[in-house]
This record gives sequence, structure tokens and C-alpha cells, in this order.
Amino acid sequence: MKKKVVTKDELDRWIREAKMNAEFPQHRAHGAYGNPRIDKNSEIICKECGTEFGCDINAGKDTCWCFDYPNVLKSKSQNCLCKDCLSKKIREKKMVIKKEFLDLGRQPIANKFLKEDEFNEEFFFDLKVVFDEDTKLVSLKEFVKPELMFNEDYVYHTSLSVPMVKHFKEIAEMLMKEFNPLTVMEIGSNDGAFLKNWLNDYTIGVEPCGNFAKVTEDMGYQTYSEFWTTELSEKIKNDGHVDFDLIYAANCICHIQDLDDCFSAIKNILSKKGIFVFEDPSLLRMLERGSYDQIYDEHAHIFSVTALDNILRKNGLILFRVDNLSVHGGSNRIYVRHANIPTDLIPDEFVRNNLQKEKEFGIDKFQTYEIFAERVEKSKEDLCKLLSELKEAGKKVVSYGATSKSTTVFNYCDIDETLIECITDTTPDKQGLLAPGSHIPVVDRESVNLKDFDYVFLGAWNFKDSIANRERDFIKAGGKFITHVPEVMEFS
Ligand code: JHZ
Repeated sequence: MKKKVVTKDELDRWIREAKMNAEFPQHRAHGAYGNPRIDKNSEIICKECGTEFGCDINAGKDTCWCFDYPNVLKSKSQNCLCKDCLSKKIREKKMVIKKEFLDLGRQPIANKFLKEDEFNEEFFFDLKVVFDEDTKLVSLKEFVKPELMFNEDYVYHTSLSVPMVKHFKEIAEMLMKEFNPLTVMEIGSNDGAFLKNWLNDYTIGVEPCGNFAKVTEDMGYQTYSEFWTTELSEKIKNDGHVDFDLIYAANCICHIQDLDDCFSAIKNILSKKGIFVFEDPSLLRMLERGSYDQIYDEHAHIFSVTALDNILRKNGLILFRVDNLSVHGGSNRIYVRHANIPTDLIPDEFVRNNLQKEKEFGIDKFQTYEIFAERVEKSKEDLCKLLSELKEAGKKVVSYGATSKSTTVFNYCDIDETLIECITDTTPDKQGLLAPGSHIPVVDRESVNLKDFDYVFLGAWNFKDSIANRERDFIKAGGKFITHVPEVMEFS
């Protein structure tokens, strides 16, 4: 018998079919793939509600919209469901619909600067981003083990940034004046930039990075060097601490992967009339500015007010005020209290305005994130093109600020030493090492004469004005800056 020759196309199709049958029983159910029941017609009938709806496979595509949803139809006898009925079924089964919209490729630990002999052990993971249809929360698809990021070697020192020290002093003064708390706890107290504004008898810190916990202990603040969990909140209570009037956290809550546990731990230890105030990068600002580099291992979530409102409520807490801040490229400061205790702290017009603004932007719609992903791809193309052209023209480029954000950019855009010669950074712990993944050398700003370079890429674009102001001489000498936010451009 003559052996049938299988073409590559046929083989690929079989593999796809087999994968689909295994992974998407809702399609196997109506036998659509490769064997459309309704020839040349993409409309099928929803078994649940009887309405006609579109099937992408029947329409001749390789994938269907329903592939973004978890499988709920386990039996072959069940037919496909329309979007509404499928979503309803998923909710009934308490399954979470997390839809992926962005893939930033293989990424290292954003703040793990390393030596050459550590290259072989460097840890990489897939940096993908998902949207939760239920809570509207944007999160990483794959979380990195917290201990790999936050440990004795953590290098981000808040106090090395003069604008941030001023920022924490101002917020402490404002909170003191407006809320006059007696007992204070900071979660993620880093090197004490916020804590140092409070009396140490009534103030404690929580900081998993041992190097920083030691710094604040030495400053006289009791510091728990542990991750924030319900278990830790119990331990603090058992140690005899009374509930806290103010719990504060800056650029930390978005690092915590299990938000339900995080918020129930807050509820457990917040005094009856106490407030929980936290600030983190704003999802709306990220979407508006195209600053995809806010996404890296530490940022398990990028918060919208909308998602926080939903998740805090679920955990017996109420968000009653929002301040929009310019720090870190656009952040929100969120004020929270107990939900079931009467108080005069009612949600103010800023909460309503923020929710409205986010709704108008489409923060609750998956399509918004698909559009953002297209913008991110374009940003990559433009940056790669610009840097390659500069290289061909023999121009020299240095980067300013070895930020976590630039780890994402350099690894996503495959930028290495051949395109950017080195990175200057004021943090001694980063100097003399190589940047994560890209392995571009990090050097002290003082060791570099910017005039030896034609271009400066702004890794710390969030400090654009202060950097441009400080480096006026570079501009006067004909130098130019490059930024990728809000789009790839040169300026001087
Ligand atoms: P900066 C950090 O992210 C990490 P990063 C963290 N995970 C977080 O959540 C966000 O902050 C909010 C240097 N620099 O603040 C100092 C100069 O060299 O943008 C720092 O290494 N010269 C906690 O790392 C880095 O840049 C300068 O003139 O993205 C600043 O990093 C200035 C202004 C900064 O955050």
C-alpha cells in the first residue's frame, strides 16, 4: 500500500486540532473545529439562551474568542454557549476569568544586579499580563517567588532619592495634621524615609528585606523582617501591640500577590477609627502614557481605583479618598477604613471622579488592554529602530538611572551593551555590577563625562525634569535625551 505523505501544513493542523480538543472542550462539544457543523456560517445557537452568536472557528479562523475563557463545559454532549452565558457559568462555578493581553517576553529579577560569574544562574520568567474580568484587576500571569525579589540583597534605597525623601516628609506631616494618629505601622518600611517622621515609641515597621529592617531597627523602630500576611498581623497582636490608627504603605501593596490575605490582615489590625493609606503606580496613568515599563516582577498588580474599590469591599473595607500623585510616573494614594463601623469618613467626590474617569477610559473593558498591547509593540519597534540607526551612524548612547523599569525595557526590546554602552546610577549597591538580563555595566554618574556621549536614554524618565535641569551642560554641548514615554522621541 502506498504510504500517505503528510505535509507540514497538515501536521501543524493535526497538532493544533489535538491541542484544541484537549484544551477547549466547548469547541469539541459542537464539533466545530475542522468539521464545521454549519457550513460557511459563523453563527451558532447558544444552548442556554437560544440566541445566535458568532463562532470564529466556524468563520474559518484558527482560534475563537472562547479560548480566552476557562473551560466549563466538560461533556461532549454540551453545546457552545454565547459570551454572556459562558461568563455566567464561569461566575457560578466561581472560576476567575483572567485574560492575557500582553507578553513582555523572558525577564530577569528587575533589581538583581549581578557579576559576570553569576550569569549562568540568572533567573528568568515569562512576563505576561492578565486582566481579571470579575474584579477588573490587572496582574502578572506568573508571579515570582517573593524571596527571590525581596531579600538581604535588595538594592532600592528610598532615602537615596532626594525628591522621595521630601515626598515622605510631606505626607507624614499631612497625615499627622489631618488624622492625628497615635499608633503607626508602615508596611514595606525600606530604609525608614517615612518612619523617621514619627515617634519611635508608637511606630513599627514591617520589612522583609533584612538589610533595610536592620537600618530601621538601628534607628529605634521595632521592625518585623517578614512578609505582610494575616499570620504576621496575628503575631504583632500577640506581641502586645494595640491596633493601629494609621497603617501606611508606599509602593508595596502592589508587590503583594495575595490581595485578599493582605487586606484581611489590615482589617485584623486596624483600629476601629483607624485609616489605611497606601500609594502605588496608577494603571490609568500607565495606560495613558504607554509606560509599560511599570510592569516587572515586583509589581504583581498595577492598580486601578476601580479594581481596588471592588477588592477592598470584598474584604470589609471602604475606600473613602483618592489623591492623584505625580511621583513614580503617576500614582494614586488610596485612603481606606473599616466598612461596617460608622464614621464621618464617607467616600468623597475624588473617589467618584476617579471611578468615572477610569470608566470613561475603558478600564473595565478588555479591548482597552488589547489597544495598549498594540501601542507597546509599536514602542518596541520604534526604540529598536532608533537605537540601531544611532549605532549605524556611530553615535554613543548612555542610560540614566538603572531602574526596575529599564530592566523591562531593555529585556523586552533586546537592548544590550552594543546599543547602550553603560548605565549611570547614584546607588552604590548597583555600581560596578551588570544590569539584569541585558548585562549592561552600571557605573557611578560621577565617573562618566556625559559629553563623551551623543545621547542619554532616560531609564528614570519619571525624574525627567530634574535630570534635564541638572544636566544642562550636556544639552548646551549638543547632547540629546531619548525617552520612550509617552512615545519614543528625542529631545533637548
Ligand atoms: P525609580 C522602584 O522602581 C522599585 P524604579 C520599587 N519596586 C517600586 O515599586 C518603584 O520604585 C515605585 C537612580 N537615579 O525611583 C536611582 C539616578 O541615578 O525610578 C535609582 O536607582 N540619578 C520599590 O527602580 C533609580 O535611578 C537620578 O538623578 O523603577 C530610580 O529609580 C535619579 C533621579 C535617579 O524606581
